[in-house]
Amino acid sequence: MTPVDLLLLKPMQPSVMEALATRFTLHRADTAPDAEAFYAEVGPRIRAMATGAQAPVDDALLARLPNLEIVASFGVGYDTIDTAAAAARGVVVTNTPDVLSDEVADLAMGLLLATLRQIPQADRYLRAGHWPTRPYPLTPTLRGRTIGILGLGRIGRAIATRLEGFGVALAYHGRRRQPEVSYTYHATLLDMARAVDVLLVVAPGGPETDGLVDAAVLAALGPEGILINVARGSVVDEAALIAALRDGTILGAGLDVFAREPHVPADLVALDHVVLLPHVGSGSVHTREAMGRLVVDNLLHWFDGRGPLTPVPETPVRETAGRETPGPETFRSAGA
Ligand code: 8YV
Repeated sequence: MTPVDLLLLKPMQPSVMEALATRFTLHRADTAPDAEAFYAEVGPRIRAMATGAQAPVDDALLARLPNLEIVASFGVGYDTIDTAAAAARGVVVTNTPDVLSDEVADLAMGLLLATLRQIPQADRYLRAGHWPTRPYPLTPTLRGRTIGILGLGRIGRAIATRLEGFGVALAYHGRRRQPEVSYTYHATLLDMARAVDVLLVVAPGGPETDGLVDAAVLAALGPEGILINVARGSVVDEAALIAALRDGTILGAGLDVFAREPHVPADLVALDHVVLLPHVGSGSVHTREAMGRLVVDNLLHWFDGRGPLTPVPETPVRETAGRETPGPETFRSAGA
């Protein structure tokens, strides 16, 4: 079987690189000495791309890859990919849903408890030798709280299921009410922020959610309020959050994601009533391997003519008559 030319904007984890190399000829854009010459030479041959959240895929890039058929993205969120441009060019985009939901939900639980019960701060206190002098101060609690989930998708529901076991009241806000769940639905984020004292952000990034959690939402959350974000930094107005934390508009925050990763504002790092994590939601060996396998399997399925396994809804899978190989023309959408 003739290997298919595949573009990597950056290297991916070793297991993915190894698996891809068995079926594809890999072309790395990041090691090319001259990007123009690289795309001029290789661009027209590229039929596949594997990528992660670190490198944007925009229309200008897609224009250099006229024979691209599929972009397999590592991660459930794909806000760095211009899916409208991909759809317009007939390029299928896949992501890695489901395989990371439990992991991210577990991490969200840890971050919530760490923030409320000040687990990292208590650890720092012990290590600094303060315990013999005086016990660690009493902390806020999860008891009696109402948790509002912004974005009750796959990860949001996995979080809600876990929270049911914690015996707390649950509410959610999203584009639509989900009749099959019993949690309280709020038609606006502001209404939900007024009604809850933990706001847990699990909504996807992108223009639709940009800055959704703003100064007004934080004010509505109130002085006992806790913000937890395991989704995308872009969903929260970071400057407004820093101001709200500084002046006591809210009580604290637990953040796994930031607006300009891997850079975290010094103003946030300086605050002691926040717990900050370096975007590790899906970051276990187990789950990253599963995500990597799904990236590879999407590509293999596609070029075997069986369609993509997990296409994103914005790039509907079409019959691609006229392509050069027997694979992609023969499939129908996995979701159809
Ligand atoms: C990414 C994530 O996989 O899935 C997502 O959307 O945010 C993470 O799980 C991580 O950014 C890998 O680069």
